[in-house]
Amino acid sequence: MKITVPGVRHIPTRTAAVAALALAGLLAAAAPAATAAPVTSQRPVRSAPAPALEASALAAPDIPLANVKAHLTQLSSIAAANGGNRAHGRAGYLASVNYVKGKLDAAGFTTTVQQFTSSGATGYNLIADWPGGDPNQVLMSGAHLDSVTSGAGMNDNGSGSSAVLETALAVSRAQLQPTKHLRFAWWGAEELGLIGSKYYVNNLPSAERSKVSGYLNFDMIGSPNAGYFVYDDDPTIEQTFKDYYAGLGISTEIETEGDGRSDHAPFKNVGIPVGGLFSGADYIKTAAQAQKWGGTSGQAFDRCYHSSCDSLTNINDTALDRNSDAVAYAVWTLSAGSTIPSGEVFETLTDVSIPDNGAAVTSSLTVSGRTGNAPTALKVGVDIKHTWRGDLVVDLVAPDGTAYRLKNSSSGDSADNVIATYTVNASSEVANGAWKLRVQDVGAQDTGYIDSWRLTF
Ligand code: DPN
Ligand code: ZN
Ligand code: CA
Repeated sequence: MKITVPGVRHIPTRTAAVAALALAGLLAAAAPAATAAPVTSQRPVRSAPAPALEASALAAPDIPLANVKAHLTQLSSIAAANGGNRAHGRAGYLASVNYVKGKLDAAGFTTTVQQFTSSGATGYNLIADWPGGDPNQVLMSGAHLDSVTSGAGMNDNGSGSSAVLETALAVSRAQLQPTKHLRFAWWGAEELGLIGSKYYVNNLPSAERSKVSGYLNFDMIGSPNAGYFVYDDDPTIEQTFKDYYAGLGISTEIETEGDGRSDHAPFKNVGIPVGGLFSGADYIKTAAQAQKWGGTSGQAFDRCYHSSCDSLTNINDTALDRNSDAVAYAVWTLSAGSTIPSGEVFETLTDVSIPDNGAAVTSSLTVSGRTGNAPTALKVGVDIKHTWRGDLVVDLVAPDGTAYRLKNSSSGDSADNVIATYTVNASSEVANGAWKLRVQDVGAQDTGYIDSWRLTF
């Protein structure tokens, strides 16, 4: 605030640095807005005469437990026929890949087998792309398909592998045409140290990495003494899973048994948003956990973890059923593109100086990842540092050039700064594109600069 002393000019002070730091924190919370990849919200055109239903209008399916268990039974038979396991470098692993690949190929997926070498043996990742969707927004879901050598690996990780497979097959049954492109992955050699998923991420060109808008990981989701754990990573993904469980009236906990112990870690390490589910390994279920989830306190979530008894009987059907439905719920919800929340903030902290009694200047802000038009109550937060705010005329300029007056000049308005939030009916404007804040100083002597501004959708 300025006390006006005639003839004394006020030089703008950089108290803005502190504010900018605070705003940077705010920006981090709204990071998806600032870091979202450029988007073309082109929906694939279908030749079918069906009405153009929005993907969001299509509820996620109930994944049939019997189908998930049928895949597990096949994986169990594969282990039995191949020395009792499905481990990296063993025949049971490649047979598992071929089983999953056969189902996906028959359902219309484009499958790729990626080979790598680890511990002197060839390993395989299986990648399945569902045709269509925005290639610049790829939602990936994955599970490791290898077991340890000591057993068939039914909970670890036949459970995740089968749930992801059945979800992919449900995508095909629904002929889902989501906004995002869907990709599914079954990783090799996870048990040797996330070898397959690391290999995939390391060999993904950086241009392709930036198109992956999320990776969902499912590793051990049918533990016999199950807990319901959600990874504490990307807030949107985490909330999606929590919403699903809230709908069932089941409380979840944050996964703490080992952050970075599964195939989401390589994705997370390169900045890709990740999330996932877990029903517990060798940690002991507490009394409080048994109280809310059932099962036996004082016992491990999975007493057969990495043991020969991780067989078909080492599965909690209820947990596997719920978690499989949660996989589908997340895939449907996070790929629809129309679930973009309101309240998303786009902000620029780049300073733009405003010439004294001069030409208008603009500060640009790119909005991406939204669909449709801007809201009827678009919030425009403005932070302009200036020693005589009455000099300033401020407009919001939409991507198509339409200007919305936020503030007129007023010669008697001698206060400092324009720090305000304006509400604009921007419902006739397309949301995505380059928005501008246009500021003109129309009075001599006092000067200033645009410190930051933001749009809240
Ligand atoms: N990835 C499995 C393992 O390392 O054996 C199981 C696991 C997943 C453990 C997530 C902890 C957290
Ligand atoms: Zn394991
Ligand atoms: Ca001036």
